[in-house]
Amino acid sequence: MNYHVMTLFPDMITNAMSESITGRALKAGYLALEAVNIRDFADNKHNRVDDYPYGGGAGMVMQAEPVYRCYEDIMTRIREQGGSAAAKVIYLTPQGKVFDQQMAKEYAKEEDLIFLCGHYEGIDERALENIVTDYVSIGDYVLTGGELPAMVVIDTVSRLVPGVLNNEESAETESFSDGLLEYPQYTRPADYNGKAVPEVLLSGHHANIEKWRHEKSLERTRKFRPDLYEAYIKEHPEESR
Ligand code: 4G3
Repeated sequence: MNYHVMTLFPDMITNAMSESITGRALKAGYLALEAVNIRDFADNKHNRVDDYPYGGGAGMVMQAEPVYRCYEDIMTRIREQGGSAAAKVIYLTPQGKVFDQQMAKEYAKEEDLIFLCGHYEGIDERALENIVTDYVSIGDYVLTGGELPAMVVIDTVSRLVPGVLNNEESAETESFSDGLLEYPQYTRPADYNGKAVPEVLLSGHHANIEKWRHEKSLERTRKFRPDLYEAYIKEHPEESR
């Protein structure tokens, strides 16, 4: 997977992604990441890339031309590396479709993903019309920029890319793989300040352990995410209680 991020704060992206599991996967070559500074494509000697909004109002708007030139620069490299001319361009915005695990699964099939991070009050609509394929939001709140949302999408997609997780970290049995929340986990000691680990987990009876974990998943999902619980029961009516 090759990630390309258009941003005014490229270090924010490369610094954060160089840590932990994504950092390991970048080193090992399962992932590639370039953060491209939109400011490098400014057409004036002051390197300004924003201006006042037509029609008035608060804040500044990012200009179309630097964004478009940044995109062309990235697309040139993608073509040189044999990538698709139809690479998706994901614009992170509170106006987008709310990101979920299913969207991450679809994105994980792509060879290249381009992210556009806005700041100020957004980006000139004409640049968006020309290059953006997907409008994506990570939830109903407003941030100072699209960088954190882009990294949320990149992180979520990355752990679905073959080779990124090792066997112990595998993405198979976990929240959302079957639409339920995860069951609780315990490790040593067996007694922590008088709180014991549930007996079944010490029994070595694997069928009973699986049954207990599934019940805990159902119980938690019903309590904390009734919306997910209802969707699950629709698919598995025999498990209704
Ligand atoms: C574009 C995304 C970008 C328009 C971006 C604000 C929250 C999200 C921005 C705009 C963002 C999100 C930058 N904040 N919920 N801020 O995914 O109004």
